[in-house]
Amino acid sequence: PHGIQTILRELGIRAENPAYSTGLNWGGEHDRQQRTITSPADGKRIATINLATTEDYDQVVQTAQEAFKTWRLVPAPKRGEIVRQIGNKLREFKEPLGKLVSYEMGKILQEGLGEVQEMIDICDFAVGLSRQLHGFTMHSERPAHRMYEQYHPLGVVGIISAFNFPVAVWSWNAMLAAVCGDVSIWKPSEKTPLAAVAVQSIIRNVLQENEIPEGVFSLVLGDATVGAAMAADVRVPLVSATGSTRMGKKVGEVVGGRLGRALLELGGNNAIILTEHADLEIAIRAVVFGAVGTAGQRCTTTRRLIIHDSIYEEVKQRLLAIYPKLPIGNPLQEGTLVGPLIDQEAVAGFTKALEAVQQEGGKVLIGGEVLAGDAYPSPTYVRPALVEAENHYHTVQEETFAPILYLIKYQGDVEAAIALQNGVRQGLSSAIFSLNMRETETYLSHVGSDCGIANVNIGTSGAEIGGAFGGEKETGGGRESGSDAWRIYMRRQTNTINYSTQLPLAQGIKFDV
Ligand code: UN1
Repeated sequence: PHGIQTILRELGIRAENPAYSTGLNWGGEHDRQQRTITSPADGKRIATINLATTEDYDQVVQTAQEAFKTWRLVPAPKRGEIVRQIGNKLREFKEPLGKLVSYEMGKILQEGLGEVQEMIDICDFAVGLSRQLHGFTMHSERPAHRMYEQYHPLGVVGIISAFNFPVAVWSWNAMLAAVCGDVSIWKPSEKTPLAAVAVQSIIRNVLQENEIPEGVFSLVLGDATVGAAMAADVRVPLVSATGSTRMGKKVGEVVGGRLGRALLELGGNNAIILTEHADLEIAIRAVVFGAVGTAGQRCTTTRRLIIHDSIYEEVKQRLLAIYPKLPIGNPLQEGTLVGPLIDQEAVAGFTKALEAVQQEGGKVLIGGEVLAGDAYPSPTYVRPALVEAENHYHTVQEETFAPILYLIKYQGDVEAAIALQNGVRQGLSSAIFSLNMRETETYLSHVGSDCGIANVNIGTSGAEIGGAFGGEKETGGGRESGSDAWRIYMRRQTNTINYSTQLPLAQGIKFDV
């Protein structure tokens, strides 16, 4: 289907895939537990992978530790040069890799390509960054003393990525880590390992051509036991994990227990506020992209729409005019806007949430059906749902990783809307549509949105890589990607140098011996 075998060949993937890669070499091919990967697009088997054992994982960490010893000595701009070459290879393979992401994960091809573009963008960003890993200089209180700070490589970085962005979120972490002088070990979601195998195959060539030591970029295909081993492993000073709040709490607890660093990017419950001053032409488009794009499976997906009661009816009618016409179907087919959910477990979660919200008093306006028939060749296609609900409902307070948009009415001023928006445990992304400066500035002020991302006249999803990405509260507090997110991948050192003939002590302390 869709020439997938050709694509896999082009990307260097075999039907049987080994359990791990230490950059240049693949390992763990025999006598491993296996997992069959099927496409949510058509339900067909794509490949079988071997799952790494904890011994495999241990082997990978040892190789990574060895590689770190030499990689950290490579000047940062030279490390950037390797990342530049990786970015170029990704440009070359954008089409087949985007297709594979789309076929394995189920997002539409446009978004699969967009995801690869996000990888390319972060490579470019990291290349520039490789000449700028700077600290501050300060003025010493002591004469003829110099004080400054510098950033040194940290070591082995563990990266646990989620199925919904099978490759981009890894690249945010791995490319920054690489220019920072770290080596990384990637544990992709067991639902989307092939995209990871493909990426590893692509960068492998770059590593080979540049005689980069084995272990700078490693990949371990495993289940939760590998993630757990990583979290507990003192040889891994930083664990970056993307996924559910439930998973993140476990990882955070274990990493925290050994006082390691955890970079957590967890669930969102993102809202868009539509005030009476909203430009509805652009707002409705942003809402629909945010709510049904990636079939509601982004951590930035718009899950709640908080609407001023004066425009509530109009917004509802506009959405009710669009939802029946949404092109749902094969994600690789041009024109499709909504692909399938990742698996049947996700479908069950979708259906259960809709049942539960109705029991709480919610009203499903449209959607919610599991779709069958020739146009839907796997059992994981659903019709996105619009639900009238109240913010305090238990179901509305939870993140359901599926295309459900809750319509919530508010009365009064923007403060009332902000209170509803912030009245959830998660704090990833948020947005307001308003042309009223008082409303938008209040929204961005310290009494406004409590989220890591707060947008004006732009939806909740589809952030650019140049900004720091992440969120507050149960979203985990981590920041990845742009701005100064690189700092967490390095260790900071404060240096004070005395070039005088005296030894003055700070704070004027006298201590004559
Ligand atoms: C995620 O869903 O885990 O802002 C990441 C966005 C994308 C990244 C989402 N650039 O929607």
